[in-house]
Amino acid sequence: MLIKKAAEIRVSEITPQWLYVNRRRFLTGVLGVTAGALAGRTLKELAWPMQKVQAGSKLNVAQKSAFSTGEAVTPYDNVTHYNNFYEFGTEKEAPAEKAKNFRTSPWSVKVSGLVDKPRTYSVEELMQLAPLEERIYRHRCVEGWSIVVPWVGFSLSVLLKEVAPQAKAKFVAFESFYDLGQMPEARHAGIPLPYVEGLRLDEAMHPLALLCFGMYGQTLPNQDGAPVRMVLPWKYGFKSIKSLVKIKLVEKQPPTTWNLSSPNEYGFYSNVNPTVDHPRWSQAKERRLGEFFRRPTLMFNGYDQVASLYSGMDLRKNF
Ligand SMILES: Nc1nc2c(c(=O)[nH]1)N[C@H]1C(S)=C(S)[C@@H](COP(=O)(O)O)O[C@H]1N2
Ligand SMILES: [Mo]
Repeated sequence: MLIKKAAEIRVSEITPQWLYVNRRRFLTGVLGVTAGALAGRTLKELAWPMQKVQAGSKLNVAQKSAFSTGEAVTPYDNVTHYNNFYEFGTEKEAPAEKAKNFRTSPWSVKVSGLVDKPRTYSVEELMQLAPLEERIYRHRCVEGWSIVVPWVGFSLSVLLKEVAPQAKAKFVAFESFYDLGQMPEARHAGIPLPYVEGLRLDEAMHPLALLCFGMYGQTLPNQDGAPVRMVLPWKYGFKSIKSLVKIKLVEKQPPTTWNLSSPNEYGFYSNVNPTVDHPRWSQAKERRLGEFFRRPTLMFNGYDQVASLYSGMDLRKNF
């Protein structure tokens, strides 16, 4: 039993998913599973076997992304016990404790607004849209700490293309799940909730913008935004909205939670920028969780490939 399990894991881990899928199809043929068993399922559903989305379950990661940094990955315990998730409390250790019983299944994400093909997806359906990649990204919180995380997901652009944005769509608005019944700590969050975020459509279409279902090879822990969140490595961490339930394409720049809360401290763009101080502290340096010495913060958090999105813009004004 143990041996069989290990063998299964190895196949999905070291084999590119395309090959793995073909092998599955091949085996299905060999084993003579009747066409009837497959009837009614689309080719896409077959291509990426449904994975039940439960916290802590293993994900079939198809490939490591070329966008990954080679820097040391931050220990899992730091990433799961030093969180910002104000719906579950404002202390860093609170989300790990208070989100323990958060119900993340069943879960769906409504994609609407200025699109030709609006649709509500179950999180399982979302995960079928493309092979899952592991992307090791730097993540810089506006508070001055940073982490390096092996996230699992694929570019948000995959989903946006699927719903076919209309020409009038210029921005993407995101909204988190919100339920005081499950999130009693949210009463003391001190920010307007539900948590909302936004991107310009071209930012949202950038391949670095990750629709994220997991980390460290597994589904997301609740405190890190289960079952699906955004990860935007060139922006301060608060743009990376957790536990997503709504995505809406809109014409005008949408409101964003931290900007609503303190507009002079948190802008819409929130690009990591060591030359623009927060009104109450410098942004020039950061502390990697688990490390003692601080290191310099890089423009766009080191993701220079996004620079062209902002050419001609004053990034001091548009902070
Ligand atoms: N819904 C929601 N999303 C959120 C937050 C939050 O409080 N609520 N905090 C943000 C902030 S400030 C940061 S730094 C990151 C932290 O992600 P992590 O806890 O997985 O490291 O989540 C962001 N997404
Ligand atoms: Mo943050």
